[in-house]
Amino acid sequence: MPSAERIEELLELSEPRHLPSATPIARFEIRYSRYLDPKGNPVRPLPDFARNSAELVSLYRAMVLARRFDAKAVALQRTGRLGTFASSLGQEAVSTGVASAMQAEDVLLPSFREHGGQLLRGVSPVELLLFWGGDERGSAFAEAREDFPICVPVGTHAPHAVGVALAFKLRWEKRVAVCIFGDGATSKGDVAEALNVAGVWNLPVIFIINNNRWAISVPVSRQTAAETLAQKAIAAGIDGEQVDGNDVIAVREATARALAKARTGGGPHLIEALTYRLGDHTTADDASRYRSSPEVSTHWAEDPITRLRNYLVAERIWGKTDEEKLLGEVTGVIERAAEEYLATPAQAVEAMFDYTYQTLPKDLVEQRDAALSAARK
Ligand SMILES: Cc1ncc(C[n+]2csc(CCOP(=O)(O)OP(=O)(O)O)c2C)c(N)n1
Ligand SMILES: [Mg+2]
Repeated sequence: MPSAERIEELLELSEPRHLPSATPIARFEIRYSRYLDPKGNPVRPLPDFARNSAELVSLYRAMVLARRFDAKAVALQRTGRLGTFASSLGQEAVSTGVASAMQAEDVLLPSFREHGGQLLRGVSPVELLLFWGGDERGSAFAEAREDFPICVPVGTHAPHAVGVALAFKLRWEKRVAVCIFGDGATSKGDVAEALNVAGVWNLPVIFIINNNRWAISVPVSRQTAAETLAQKAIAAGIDGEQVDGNDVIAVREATARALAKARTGGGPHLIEALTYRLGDHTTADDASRYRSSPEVSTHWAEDPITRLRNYLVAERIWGKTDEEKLLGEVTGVIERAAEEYLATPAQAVEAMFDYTYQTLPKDLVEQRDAALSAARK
């Protein structure tokens, strides 16, 4: 314990945090945007694309498809026919809005809750089921060939997105890398480093924070003392903003703006999409152990699918027959995909060793041999 005099001395030495005479040299703000309120009522004039009812219906279909996919995948996992699965229940507007704004030649680097966007970009539901079933062939997309596979390690794909964007820049290609990660990932060094270097090199990359308020059992309030996650852009010298992530129109509009800027040399952008994870973290989790059911119910009232449907119905773009027809069509797509997935013969046992290294390290060679001989027994 320092002496009383020493404490006095130290207090004198320490300056007040904000000197009255100091001049502010930089000011920042984070903007938030939303077009539809939770009930589906417009709160401001909608962007141009939203005046096209076919566009809105395709966004709606994409979100309904994602939800059907989730329900089927969870059912397959619960009956022992799929591995651990991460549902996007309640978060469909984020990746749907993002992917719908992208051009085919852009590159999506998803985390593990972005199947809505992946399906929209041409990844097939069979491929996604194969992936979650532990089959490497699920990541060899027939379409969207240059999109990255699902990234389960938290945030490690953010530096990859920077690499992709650097390649675009060096080749003078007008393409943009779009990287989506969760709120938890923003605490990772990978993400901070990616944001930083993207800013320094002025790269065509967009970072989307899928802020579903939880990282397994850790709420955002324990993830950071910052008021928003979007402001993490400020330290990197890049633009950051927040959108209502359950308003697909807001997500798409912000992404489209960021893409147009990045494509024309305007540099990177960070969008924090505020949403909520209505389900468990994965099929291996029980969220009722760490969050209350009133909290979850509150967020059900913000459901992105109901919100857009309410708007479509109010505008007389959508009705009961359309809904029934869509549900029938989407259920058919997902059921057929599940059948095809279940009918796919399992991969050879050595496959799990064969796609990571060009030359297998010695210990893995031994494991591969052991797996092969076990399979022969
Ligand atoms: C590098 C790494 N550390 C830990 C994990 C285990 N893990 C899986 S998901 C997750 C939380 C992720 O939270 P967030 O980034 O908010 O994404 P969300 O799951 O909410 O979509 C953790 C810690 C992991 N997959 N990768
Ligand atoms: Mg999260």
